[in-house]
Amino acid sequence: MRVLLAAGTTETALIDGISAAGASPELMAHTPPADAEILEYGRPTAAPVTPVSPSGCPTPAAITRAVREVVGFDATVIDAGLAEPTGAATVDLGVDPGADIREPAAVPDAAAIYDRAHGFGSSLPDDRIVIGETVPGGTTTALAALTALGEPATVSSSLPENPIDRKRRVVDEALSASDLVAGDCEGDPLAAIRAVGDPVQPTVAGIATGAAESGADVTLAGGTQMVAVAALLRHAGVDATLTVATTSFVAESADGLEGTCDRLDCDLTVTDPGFDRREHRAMERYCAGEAKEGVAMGGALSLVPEGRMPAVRDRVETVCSRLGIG
Ligand code: AAM
Repeated sequence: MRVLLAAGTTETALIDGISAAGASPELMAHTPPADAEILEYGRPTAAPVTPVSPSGCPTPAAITRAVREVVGFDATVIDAGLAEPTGAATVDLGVDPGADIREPAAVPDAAAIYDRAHGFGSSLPDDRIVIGETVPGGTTTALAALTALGEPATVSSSLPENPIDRKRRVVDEALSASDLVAGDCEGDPLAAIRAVGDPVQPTVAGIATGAAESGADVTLAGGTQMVAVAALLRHAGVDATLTVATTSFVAESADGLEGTCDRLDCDLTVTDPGFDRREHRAMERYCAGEAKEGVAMGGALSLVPEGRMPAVRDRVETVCSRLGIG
């Protein structure tokens, strides 16, 4: 079993009020490199910041790392379009940061990324992969991809109040900048990513397909961004067994998640880490609906054996104090 993290960037994250995956827009590009370092080393090393939301909610990488310290799992980070350096070891698939989706092409080489990621996924020796993401702005690009495919699903947010109307306006602009209307890419998911997606999407889709074809069980670790990847795969005709593993925080806030997973023929695993049992600043922020998911958090939590969740919560406190939070 291996946990994979696709870490990338989209300039879409810089649109005002769209993301809380970083304390400020200037710091947002450091979130994925820092998340990779927290997963690998337990704290940022080269990255200049610990990713927090503007209100101080720590990155889900802290939770995924806490699970790793309790359960122990192999982890591999894939550079899926980092815009800033990271001290974490990364697999280089030649992926560039994504453009603002309101540009004509958000991921010009989506098809080539998918092919390289497919090759990497099929080369993995693992019988099971759990693959997650870190890409600030990723729920907006997920909504854009879903809309281009003609999928009615909605998306979550790192903000407690999802700016969904703002996202829909951005998606409308993005589609028209690419001369598309909703549903135009129904049979051509790579065209959807190229026009209005982000570089993490073809990376995850390619790795998941390659690994599944080599016989691995594939868990898409995340919420609505991973639902978008599942939709992209189903529209590409991939019929592999897929599981989406997310957190209770996403499940409680994303309307129709279960129905969407059903329609896409995906199993859905929802894990509640029981953060409401602790009086701790970080865990309270999650219970208030901040961050919710990301950095494979839901997939990592699904690996926690029964009875070990209290140890995970203890470890969240340890990791957070190492990060200077709470
Ligand atoms: C990843 N790193 C994060 C974080 N995420 N650090 C702090 N807070 C988060 N929420 P949105 O579309 O609102 O930006 O949400 C998606 C992002 O939030 C992704 O990067 C996801 O991994 C998570």
